[in-house]
Amino acid sequence: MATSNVPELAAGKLPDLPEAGFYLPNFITKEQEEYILSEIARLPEARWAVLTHRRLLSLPSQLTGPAKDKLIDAPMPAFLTKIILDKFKELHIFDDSAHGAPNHCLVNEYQPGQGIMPHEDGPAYFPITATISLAAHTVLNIYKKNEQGEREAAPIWRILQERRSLLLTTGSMYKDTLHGIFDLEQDTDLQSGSIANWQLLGDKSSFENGTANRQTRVSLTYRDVLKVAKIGSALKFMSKK
Ligand SMILES: O=C(O)CCC(=O)C(=O)O
Repeated sequence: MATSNVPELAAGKLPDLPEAGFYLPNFITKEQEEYILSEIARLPEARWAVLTHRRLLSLPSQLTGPAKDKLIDAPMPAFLTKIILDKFKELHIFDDSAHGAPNHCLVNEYQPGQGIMPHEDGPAYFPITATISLAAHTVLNIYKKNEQGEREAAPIWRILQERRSLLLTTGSMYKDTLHGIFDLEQDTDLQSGSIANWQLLGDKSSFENGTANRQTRVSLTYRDVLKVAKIGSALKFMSKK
């Protein structure tokens, strides 16, 4: 990712974090946010996978194959690409990835009190994750691994993701850390000493009393799946099983 010649990205470099984490507030406009949310709301309920702590849409589809690392070639819906992919291109975010653009998006919806367990994004994807937050903020916890490669108990950094912001994780932040969201109704201790991107926030005034109630948040997580199968070869593979 050519960060040095993209001033807008370089300005969003997360201080103190391992090489290659970036935060850009107001990445999309209110109108764009509203449009994407309204298109998501039009999708049939049955498309959502309802999980214990959130619901999830995998677009264009879930990964398949024994290692769950293969994408059946299909376009993402236009409402996920129309505005966003041009913006990624302007910032050269996926220039070096396997397909030069993301081909997959996870849409996660969290109610207040819901979150996601610490995890790694893993080897199915080119190591760049671009997450846009819609409708509400959250706080993402970043965990280091110890010498045995296990997750440390407590997060070492907290990233406050405002609505309409973009968070990029690449490089060693992608490979060597885990991330998760606590299942809380309210985030506390929101201040410069404990939030890694405090200086980069678009509107600190919303968080200045140090707490923020969670509201329903939708996140768009864009990635480039490395292995893409044409429908014909995927069917052949399935019929062999
Ligand atoms: O909702 C988020 O910001 C995190 C999503 C995430 O970690 C994932 O989809 O792997």
